[in-house]
Amino acid sequence: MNLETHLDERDIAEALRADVRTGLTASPKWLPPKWFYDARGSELFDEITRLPEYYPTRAERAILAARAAEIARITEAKTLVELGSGSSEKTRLLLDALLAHGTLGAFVPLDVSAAALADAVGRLDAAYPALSVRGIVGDYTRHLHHLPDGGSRMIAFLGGTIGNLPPADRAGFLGDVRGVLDAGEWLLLGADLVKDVRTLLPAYDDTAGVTADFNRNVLRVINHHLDAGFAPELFDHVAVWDADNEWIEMRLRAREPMRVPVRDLGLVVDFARGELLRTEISAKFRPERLRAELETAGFRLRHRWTDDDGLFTVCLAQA
Ligand code: AVJ
Repeated sequence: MNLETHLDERDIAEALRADVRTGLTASPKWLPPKWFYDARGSELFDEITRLPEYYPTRAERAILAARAAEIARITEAKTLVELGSGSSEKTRLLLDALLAHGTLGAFVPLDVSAAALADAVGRLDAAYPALSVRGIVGDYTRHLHHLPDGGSRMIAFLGGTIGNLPPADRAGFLGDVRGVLDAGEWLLLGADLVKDVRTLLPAYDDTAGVTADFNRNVLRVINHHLDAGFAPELFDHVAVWDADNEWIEMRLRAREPMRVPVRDLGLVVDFARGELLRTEISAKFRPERLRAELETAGFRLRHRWTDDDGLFTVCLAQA
């Protein structure tokens, strides 16, 4: 199997330690969302994508299903790179279209999870014997320079994950993506749109409680890797729409005062009753803003599509 690793267990453990120390000693407390995704967290996220309330995955899939052939015709990409590829499930729509168009030779998924990537690469190798599939274990905010060199590449960043980055990081990230592309190459960006809070909030606070369980999973990850003493069931899931920033914020709220040891860091973290720990932002976009941010990063927005319900958007931008 073709897997190249730029992040080993030790790097990941070190990054987790640094993030937990920074976030849990800050006021207000926070943790970066990338730590949701151990095996259980990735499974919970897959379950989220099938919930009736969670529209982004279905909406994006509908857009890709309708537009993949057009995307293939416009870009004629020879290499498809996918950042934060996870299970690479929606990507098959792009692979099929690019293969049918006759241009595609290679697929390069990049993900922090070696296990998820190995799984995806194995399945893609079996399904696409003619395609060169090369997985890169890495962090899309740090390892873009390890992508294979030019020649008609398209970088796909789907699912709305761009919304996890706060605005300054987002600008930095888009600039970095532009920086690794040659003029004429492509970025395919999926982004969730600003909409009625009655649609937005339930997507992050489902009645079955799957998102709540996903949210608490970050505490289980910290318990496991840093020998910490969080009682996840003593934290309530909170999702709020921040109308000023136009993002959903997920938090965990301490039900009672707690003193939590994080033994591997020699840290004790105190929570007051009702204290909030921010675990994720998921920014929602207006089309004009997406265009402006892409252009500021040095891209030209060539096409932008939405699903029939106007929930989600896919942008095709050219370097
Ligand atoms: C994977 C970042 C796109 O923000 O909608 C789903 C993660 N968080 N439910 C999102 C998530 C809560 C998801 N992304």
